Amino acid sequence: MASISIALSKGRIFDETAPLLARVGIQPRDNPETSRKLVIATNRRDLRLVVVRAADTPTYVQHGGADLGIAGRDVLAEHGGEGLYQPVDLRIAKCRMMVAVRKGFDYEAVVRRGARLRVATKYVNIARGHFAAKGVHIDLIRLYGSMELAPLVGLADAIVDLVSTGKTLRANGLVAVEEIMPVSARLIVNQAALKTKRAELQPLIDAFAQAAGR
Ligand code: PRT
Ligand code: MG
Repeated sequence: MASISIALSKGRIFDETAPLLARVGIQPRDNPETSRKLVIATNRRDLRLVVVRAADTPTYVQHGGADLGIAGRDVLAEHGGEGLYQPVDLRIAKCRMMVAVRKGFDYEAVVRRGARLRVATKYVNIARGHFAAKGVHIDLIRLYGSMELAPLVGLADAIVDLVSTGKTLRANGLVAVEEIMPVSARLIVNQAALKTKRAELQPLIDAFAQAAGR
């Protein structure tokens, strides 16, 4: 029996994937939220979960560190998606990738004037692509988290970040001014593994698609 591994991250992605795993008939032997184990066995002897940082999921799957993975469209767009198939939109962990500024900052005027914009984000590739397509020149400031702080302390004019309820923006006096893309999590597959292990992987991909209501 060939063994199959699924890469996923703790927190939001695991929380929202858990019901899908249950519907697919996969029961993890440990809870990744409380266990320190990074490789988690399941009720299926041929299948294990590998626990990675959210931004690392595409990299693990691309290089065969896992056959399958569950990753947000944000993380996939930033990675670029090389070596990956993205066969199923799981329709979980939904949010939107937005441009946000301090309340009162006239974003439209800056864009109209063709002035430079200082943009802070951890999504540097997405931000570069978005503003290049609009013809807006930017100075990009790469951060690793808490982007919402940057405009408040004068580090940047704008941020590119995920927004779900909008509470974090509101609590920090920021407003979303532009949507870059809707985001949800996808099942991803190593392209080579799909060729060599199709008999094992395809039924699982189909089961996830069905569990996600596709
Ligand atoms: O937290 P850690 O540093 O370990 O990694 P991570 O932040 O990359 O992972 P995690 O678990 O926070 O997010 C994993 C995935 O969940 C992301 O890649 C998205 O695809 C998805 N997701 C869905 C979100 C959100 N919704 C979301 N709201 N990820 C992050 N957020 C953050 C957002 O960045 C902002 O700081 O929540 C805050 C805004 O939330 P609201 O509700 O106040 O608008
Ligand atoms: Mg986080």
